Amino acid sequence: MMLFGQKLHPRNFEHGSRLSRRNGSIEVTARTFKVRITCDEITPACTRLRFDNSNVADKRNYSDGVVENLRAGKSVPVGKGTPTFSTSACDIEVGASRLGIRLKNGMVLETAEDGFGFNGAQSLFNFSVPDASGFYGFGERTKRFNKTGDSLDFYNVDVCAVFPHTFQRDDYDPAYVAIPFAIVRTGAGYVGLYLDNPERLVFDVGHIQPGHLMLQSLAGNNDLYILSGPTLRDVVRNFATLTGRADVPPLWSLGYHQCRWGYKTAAEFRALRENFEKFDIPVSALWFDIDYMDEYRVFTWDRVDLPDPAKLNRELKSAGIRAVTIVDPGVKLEQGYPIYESGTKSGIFCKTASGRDYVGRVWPGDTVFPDFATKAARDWWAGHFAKFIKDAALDGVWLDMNDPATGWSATEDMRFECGTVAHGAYHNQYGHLMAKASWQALRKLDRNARPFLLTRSGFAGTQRYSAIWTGDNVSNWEHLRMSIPCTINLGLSGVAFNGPDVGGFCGHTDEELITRWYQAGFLFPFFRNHTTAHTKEQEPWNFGPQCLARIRDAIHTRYRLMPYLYNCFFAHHLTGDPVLRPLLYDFDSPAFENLDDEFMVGDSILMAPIVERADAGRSVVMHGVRRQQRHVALPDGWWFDLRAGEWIPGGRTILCSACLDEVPIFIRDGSIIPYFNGKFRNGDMTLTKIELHTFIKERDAQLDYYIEDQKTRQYLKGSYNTARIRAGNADGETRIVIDEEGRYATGTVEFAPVIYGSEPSRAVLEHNGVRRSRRLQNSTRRWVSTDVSVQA
Ligand code: MIG
Repeated sequence: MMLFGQKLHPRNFEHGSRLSRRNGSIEVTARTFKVRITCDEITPACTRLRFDNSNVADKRNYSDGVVENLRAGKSVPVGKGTPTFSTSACDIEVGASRLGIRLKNGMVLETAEDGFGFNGAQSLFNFSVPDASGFYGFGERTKRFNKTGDSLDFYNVDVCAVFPHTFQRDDYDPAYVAIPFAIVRTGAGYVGLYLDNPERLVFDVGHIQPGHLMLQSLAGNNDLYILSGPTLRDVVRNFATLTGRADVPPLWSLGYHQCRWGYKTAAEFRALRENFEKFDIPVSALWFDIDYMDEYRVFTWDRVDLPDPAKLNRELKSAGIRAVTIVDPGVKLEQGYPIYESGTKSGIFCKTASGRDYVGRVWPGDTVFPDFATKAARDWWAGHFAKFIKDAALDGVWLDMNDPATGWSATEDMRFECGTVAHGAYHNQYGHLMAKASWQALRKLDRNARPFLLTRSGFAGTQRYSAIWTGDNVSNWEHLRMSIPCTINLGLSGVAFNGPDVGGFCGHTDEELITRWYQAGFLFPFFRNHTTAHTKEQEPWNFGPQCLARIRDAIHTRYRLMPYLYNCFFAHHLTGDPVLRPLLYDFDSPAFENLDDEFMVGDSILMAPIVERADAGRSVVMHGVRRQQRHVALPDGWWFDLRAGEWIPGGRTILCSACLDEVPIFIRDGSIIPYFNGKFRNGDMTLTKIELHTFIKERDAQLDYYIEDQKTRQYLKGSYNTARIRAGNADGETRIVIDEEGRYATGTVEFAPVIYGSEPSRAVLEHNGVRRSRRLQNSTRRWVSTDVSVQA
């Protein structure tokens, strides 16, 4: 067994010595192996190389990473002369021990001499990338944004259990989610490599050998997908197409979520609802952690503490609050427990080599595990799952412990497909397949609804079924800081809908940390406060009135920006663009290669939150108020500083200062931000009256705003409109023109302009040909912190 932190030594591999052509494939032979290489064009921007190693006994690729309709591809013949595969995207020259990939967009990616080889069933691909300066993606990761110099393990773990002494640090590896996708930035552009193999892998990013990217697999055959750039956006979109762009989530799930391990009784949930109302904080969902169950038996309720969950959940829903429960995969091994007996009867639990049901040791004690690799188990699960959701009037489910966590029982003893397949082929996909089965259950319950699932573990493509939260973090500044690159890299790896536990899960948070965490996190795609049992209460009102006001500000701003956020998710569904992005995504420059304490939300909002304790960083006292300083790198163009209410020129790094009330936010010149200015009703929002917050300095502004029912799956059949919104300033007047097109009813949304930072006397708004004009006063709204003036 290979330990974490270890990898495969390149010298332990043999390389091919002979090469021959054989019916459309290239065969590489050596003393210890024979490998057949074939090539498929998957899309014009995506090419697959398939390696079939004679030492790999089981030829099946068990991965569910690629969407089903892109698994076949068009077989590419071997060209004459030097053995080459030529596709629309690239020419791939294959040698006995090296690969040369020449992309049509000019980029070149080559292995080193003796750049690929095999050691029994292990594989090594060693790319020489001397001029690469950035490596991104890789799924869920700790540390920094740019992975240059790191070594990354792909083997999902329950972090706290596996790294008990180091999980408080910000550099453990691996984490809960394995997505074997590398994005390489070179001077000439970007290229993506996806190694579609669910077995344990290591990607060594210049740690063993600077200037090299080594992809290593411990078992199984490899499909290597090459995703063309040349831009980062191209690579990310291509990967999202290959592994699936997420459906649009239900609107409520983009709101604020409140959770804690320890909520137990119906009275506590009612008190939460009342407190949110009393403290004027909208909340879209309350979450039930494991204490709701009857002694941790899955699909049961503790009827003493929660005598009528359906009634409670309906009551919450009538206040606009949704209910989500945790569900763990482990089923208590106990005669007489109906779920256990039903699973045993159906024979759907994972087996050991000895043919017995595999037993782990988790919350309920001895537990067995559904074999989500089989359709029979997924169907079995979906049946019980759907019934549970329906009976308890739940709105969504939180899938935990699916890494899978098996406590002190050796995880590798768990086998799949009735014991015929060893653990490795499905380990990294256990959470993914649990999410798939659960998603199918929710779809079956209501064909026209949008399931909401949140999972801890996942694999490439999990976004097709579920959002992901980044697991058990810690209430410390390192974890706050790390949450930014972690969410960015997950987003680049296809999982747009993700985020950390705000406030931190393990340990006690304090007033300053939680304030800064809300301010950094309130526009993260997933936004939930969660903490572990026996920590300080972490709901917004537990830190004094000033802190409450700051947190309220951040949460209110999220709800105000809900039309913008929702639109980002809709755009993700159409394009694959992440919601939260590195600056590199829209502004390619070496200056942003390592920048990970700033990020963009969509195309328009740049956030540079304070992620250091005041005592640790620089600060100044101005007008008697302590203001913390930080550098903010601004891309070229003009940026509207929302706090100062003024335009500032970019293309430079500025020193910014912010007191505890403030978070530095900048809006890109040429932006239109759709904004909700109505009354809050928790997760129930009707976005039919939208303000268009318009920021124009030198660039005309534009926005494609999607209009549909925000509830059902009809948009998937084309039932949505695109409102093309264009705005410009001329003759002291801001002119906004909106043209809706599409198959949804037109005119269901009413727009009103709010103009920032310039002083036009009038705004003219033309919507579907109807003109209205309004006299305006100059308007400056500070989103986070007090509104200073809003006039339209
Ligand atoms: O062994 O359900 O990551 O969010 O509160 C811990 C209890 C199990 C781990 C999850 C965490 C959750 C906790 N769970």
